[in-house]
Amino acid sequence: MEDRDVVIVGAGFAGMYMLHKIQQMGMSVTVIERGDGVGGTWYWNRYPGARCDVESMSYSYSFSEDLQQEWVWPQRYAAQPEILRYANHVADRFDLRRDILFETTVTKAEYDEEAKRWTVQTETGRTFRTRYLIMATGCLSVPKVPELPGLDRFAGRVLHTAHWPHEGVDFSGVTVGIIGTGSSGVQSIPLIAKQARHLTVFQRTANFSIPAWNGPMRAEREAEMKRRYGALRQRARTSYAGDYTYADEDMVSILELSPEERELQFEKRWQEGGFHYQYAFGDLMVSEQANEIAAEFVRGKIRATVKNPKVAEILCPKDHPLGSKRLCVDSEYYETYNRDNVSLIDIKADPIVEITKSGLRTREADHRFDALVLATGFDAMTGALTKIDIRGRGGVSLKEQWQDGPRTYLGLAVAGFPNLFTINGPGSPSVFVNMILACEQHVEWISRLIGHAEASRCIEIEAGDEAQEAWTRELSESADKTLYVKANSWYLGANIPGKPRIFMPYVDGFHTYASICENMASKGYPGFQLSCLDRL
Ligand code: NA7
Repeated sequence: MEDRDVVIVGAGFAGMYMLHKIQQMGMSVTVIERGDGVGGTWYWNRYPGARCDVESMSYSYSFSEDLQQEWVWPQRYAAQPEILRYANHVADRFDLRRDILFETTVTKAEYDEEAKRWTVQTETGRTFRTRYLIMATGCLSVPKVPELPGLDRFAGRVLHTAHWPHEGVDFSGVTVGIIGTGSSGVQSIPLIAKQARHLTVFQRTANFSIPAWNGPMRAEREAEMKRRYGALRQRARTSYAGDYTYADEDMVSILELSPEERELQFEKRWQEGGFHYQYAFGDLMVSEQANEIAAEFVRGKIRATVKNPKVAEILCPKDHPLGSKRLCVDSEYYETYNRDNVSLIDIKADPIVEITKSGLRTREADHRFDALVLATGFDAMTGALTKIDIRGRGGVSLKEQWQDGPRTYLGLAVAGFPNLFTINGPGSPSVFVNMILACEQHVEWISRLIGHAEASRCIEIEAGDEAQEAWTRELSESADKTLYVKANSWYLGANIPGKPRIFMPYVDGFHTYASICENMASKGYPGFQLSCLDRL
């Protein structure tokens, strides 16, 4: 048994920064990481076209002025290899690797109420005893392989986008089938199509995708932004999306615009690309009427791009509001369907019956291909936490406690699980906002709380039941006022059969969330029970 002050699970962007903070606090710490390198999401998701949908200069750490000045992002939106290179640079620059245990999977964590310690067990047999346990396990880190009959019979290669081979895959001369048209599908389809002999896309739900208009970073723009980095980062911290790229103050209401003004606004936001199309409109996610008008503009773009009208119609999303499933940000996605070597199968109209030895059978046809790509998503937000056997007070299992849906306080702590913190857990706004800024905010808040506990000789920090219930209520009441609840999305756990349908993220924006957290800290953490030696 190895003793530590802090054990962190996961060496993605949250875990790395958490480690840096704990190192600075002079506490003993180990990060336990399943992969053989840092980067988390960006370590695993190596599929062709994998790219961040937040602009790179914003999707990067802000905690070190030197780091943000010295790092050069070559493109407006960084591709996965570039982000992974950045993660490795950060690990080296801040000497993080000395405290990271790679290729080790945590299987169990149990709280000892007598000793006030967590015991953390790993697959390799190494066991740690720690005062604080911090789960930086990611919100989209447990890939979902769909329950398709016959999947094990398929004679060709099966690849999941989130488990892509490190050496890459050469599809030249190969026929490929792909299931899934969320972000991973939308990003990989254009690249696979360029390489494969033929690509068949199996689409269940058409999603809304806005072009990224990605391109090389312009030197003047980079220099200008770096000059103003401090102010831009500050603006991000007071914005809805935690991102200075979108100007909250310029937000307009679709319903208040004349039809001509709307068209101009939609076209402007379309040309800006990506999430500009979502964050520009104040009523987009609350008014079905406004949303439908914005959705129809996108459908018009799809119809204008895709030459075959039948294919265009299949690609036009019609069964959920724009943005209620996370918007995709693409490079030549719709254009790809004009290629001769790409076919689209609407599996809502013609559902998959089974996977066969040589492909896939839908109700109406047999489809043959050499390789099958699953771009089928993740057991989001709770999957990585419930996969580990986490037991708090009285041996209560987190998985069982959450069987009717997750309950957390601020997405950071769980009642009954003292001295355990979750970064980007359910109840946090992170999946709606700039994830790296969310990581920084969570990490800084947790570090401050640990620092406070250490200074006050507190041995247990635990979220209170009432505070947790109030937060859980607030989450669902806020979400119910929006259109986010109107789709079968992973936000609601709807992509996992049997998962309770509970809206998991906090929707009221980074700025609101951060100020609630700040307020809480400045008032001495009401809502938490702190057991301190001085007070016992
Ligand atoms: P997503 O967004 O969950 O997309 C998964 C896709 O796979 C989606 O089109 C699903 O259709 C489809 N899917 C999942 N299971 C099946 C089955 N059984 N049959 C047919 N189709 C299926 O995951 P991504 O990896 O693309 O993106 C996740 C996040 O990563 C993304 O939101 C960004 O934040 C980055 P459905 O829509 O459920 O009908």
